[in-house]
Amino acid sequence: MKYSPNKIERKWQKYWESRKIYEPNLQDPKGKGKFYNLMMFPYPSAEGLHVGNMYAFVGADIYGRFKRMQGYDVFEPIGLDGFGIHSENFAFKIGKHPIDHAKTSEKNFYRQLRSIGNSFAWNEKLETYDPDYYKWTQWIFVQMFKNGLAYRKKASVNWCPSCLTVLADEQVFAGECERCGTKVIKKELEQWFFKITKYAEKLLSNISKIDWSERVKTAQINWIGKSEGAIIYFEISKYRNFEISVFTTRPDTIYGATYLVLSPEHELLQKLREDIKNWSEVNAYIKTATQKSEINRIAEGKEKTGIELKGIKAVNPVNKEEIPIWVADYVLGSYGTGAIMAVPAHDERDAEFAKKFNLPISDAPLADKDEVIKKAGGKREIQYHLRDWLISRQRYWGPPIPMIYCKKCSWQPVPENELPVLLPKIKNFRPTGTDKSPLALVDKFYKTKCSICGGGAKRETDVSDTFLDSAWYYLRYPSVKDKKNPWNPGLTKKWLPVDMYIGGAEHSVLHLLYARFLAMVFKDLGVIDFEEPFSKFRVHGLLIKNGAKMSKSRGNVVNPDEYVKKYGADALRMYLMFLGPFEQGGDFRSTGIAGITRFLNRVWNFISKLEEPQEPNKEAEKILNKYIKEIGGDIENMKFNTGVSGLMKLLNELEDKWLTAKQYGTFLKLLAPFAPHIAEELWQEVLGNKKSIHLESWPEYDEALLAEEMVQLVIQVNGRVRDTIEVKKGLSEEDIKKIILDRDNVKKYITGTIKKVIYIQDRIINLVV
Ligand code: ANZ
Ligand code: ZN
Repeated sequence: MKYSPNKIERKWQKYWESRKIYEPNLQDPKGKGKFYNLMMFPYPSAEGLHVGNMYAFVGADIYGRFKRMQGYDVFEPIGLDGFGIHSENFAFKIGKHPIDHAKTSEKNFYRQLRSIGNSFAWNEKLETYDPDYYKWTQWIFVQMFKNGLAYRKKASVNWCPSCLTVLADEQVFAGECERCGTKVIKKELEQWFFKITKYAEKLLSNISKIDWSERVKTAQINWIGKSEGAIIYFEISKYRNFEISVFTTRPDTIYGATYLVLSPEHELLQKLREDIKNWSEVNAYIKTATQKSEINRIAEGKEKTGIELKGIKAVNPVNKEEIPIWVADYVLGSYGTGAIMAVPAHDERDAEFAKKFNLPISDAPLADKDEVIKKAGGKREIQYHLRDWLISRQRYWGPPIPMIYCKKCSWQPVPENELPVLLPKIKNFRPTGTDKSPLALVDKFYKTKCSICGGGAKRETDVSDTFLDSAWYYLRYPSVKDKKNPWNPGLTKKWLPVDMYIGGAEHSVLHLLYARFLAMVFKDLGVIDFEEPFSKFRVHGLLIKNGAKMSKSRGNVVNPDEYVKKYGADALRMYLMFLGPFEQGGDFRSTGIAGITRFLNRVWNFISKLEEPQEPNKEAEKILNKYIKEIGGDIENMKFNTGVSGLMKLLNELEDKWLTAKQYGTFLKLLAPFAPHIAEELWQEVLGNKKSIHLESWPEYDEALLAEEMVQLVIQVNGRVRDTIEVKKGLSEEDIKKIILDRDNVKKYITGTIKKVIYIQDRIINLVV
């Protein structure tokens, strides 16, 4: 029989699923115990998954399969992050209702995810738009409210003029909407927030306790942005009852403070409008400045703007000097106190501003920090750049925020036994462009009764941010069957936290920060007993095509379906992994995959020739032994690319030898995480095994056998020993020369050309110069 992936892959996928090979024993983890292997679930914002998505899933799956073979009871669930603006926008684009689109895309996404042959636990899948799921998302909102962690606030918020909704700070990249790239503007609106800032210190200090990719940890540290400094009060000369407090990290520079700056949002401006002689000018400045996004205000190289407040002055508390007060948009309303003391001699931003507006630059000496704070009557202060999480969205496709407003009794949560608040299927689901969600036009939806006084009341019509859906899904997977709890206490104790989490770096400060925050809250509420949801997290690299990130807008998206059809899932899996180190990504070229197919064909023929020899082949044993260690190490370290090339080298070394059935089996076990279908076919159909290869143990290797493979080689120059090196046994003179001529210890003694080489294999090499 010839190798034909189409004939075997579907067959084994059905076999695995029907026999529940990949279902862990949730109640009582088997073997070495539980291993929760999680990858970020996809959001269906397009027709289907592209190979870039598959790349991440396959890498995570190889790791999970390896853990299973090491004896862990692996839980590898999958689901869909199907709510949210991404999916909603896509539904608009293809002219479908989001509810209908969700049904179609669910089928297609799951079909694709099945086709790649991952060891998913299909019994525990979930979709965030399923009322069974979002009931609990709403429940979480209610708990947040009841515990003072959800609140409403009028604030200057990010508004995307294209998505027609507010955005969280984390969803604004370089002043643009994370989703559509439109320049974000600022709007003054009342919104719901989650108090993530309460956990700023814990979110920061716990980072040293988790095993995560460095770049994600750094991104979180920077985003939280802890600053130590002081608050110092400046009186306003004529109005002793008004004080301007400034936050500074450099109180020691206070003698050089030559003016103060208020942010355009500063509340004092409105209070002092009578006294500000040039108010109309100032007011016009405030209006334009507050509409700009923060990043556009503070971007490097951006021309500084501002206006002096005529008619008032501030007093420097240490030397009592009167200094002017300005309003300028390079000072942000949302950070510190929204006001600064400007020290142009020490701060570049201030220097730039002072030069432009001809303000004095003082070279007064630095003072002692603690003295200054005391003398000025200030206080030490720690500030975080982290802002509270803006959670409400003026869109349709999300869980309605489960809150009710009564004119008499104010805001109250929907009683828990009335959850979920179902998202109604409405015709006009498009964003309204006002600061209201489309649900605000549906009186059947929003008209309700106050649960306190029984009077008429109104439901909240905004929905919650998609990032709330995905901030807790990992808790739901083991408990999807539990109708009474968001997560079953017993199962949660057994399976959490997640042992390995894999996902993209784009979520460094979004999803990954929100999930950590909620876990900390749940821990404090006593509903879970851990603080960090993901013990280990690794970022996967991106697949690029023709030098650019794969994306629909660039038109360089590759659909995995055609490759699965033409070459099979095994070939695609191995090819994707071969493209580069998993944590760095690779460049997808459609030409290389045929090479993998040739390799799989050779594997097929190699195993199919099975003919048991009289005695086990000793040399084959040694070779296998070496690769068991190497390939296992590669998988553990996510070097799947070298794992694939290791398999190729292994085949090269074994191909001309006769192996025992057990040795053939060992080869297949090493192949199994990468190419699960062909490995299963050959294992069962050729080697005649009755149990799945994926339930076998990863082969063990023998250190003693490994040692024999290497030898210590002595290196001489002109007859004197200069170096020793461990090399593989049996290398040729040419190979050895290539290795040793690069070594510093050798190079420095080679003063002329090499005249002669004396080489005694596996023992000594002497270079004569
Ligand atoms: C005087 C000074 C002198 C400052 C000096 C710095 C250097 P981080 O590290 O980000 O916390 N600042 C304070 N509040 C601000 C706001 N709302 N908008 C813009 N800038 C603000 O930075 C703290 C420093 O940034 C503060 O210390 C303040 O300038 C400025 F040689 O005060 B400094
Ligand atoms: Zn009421």
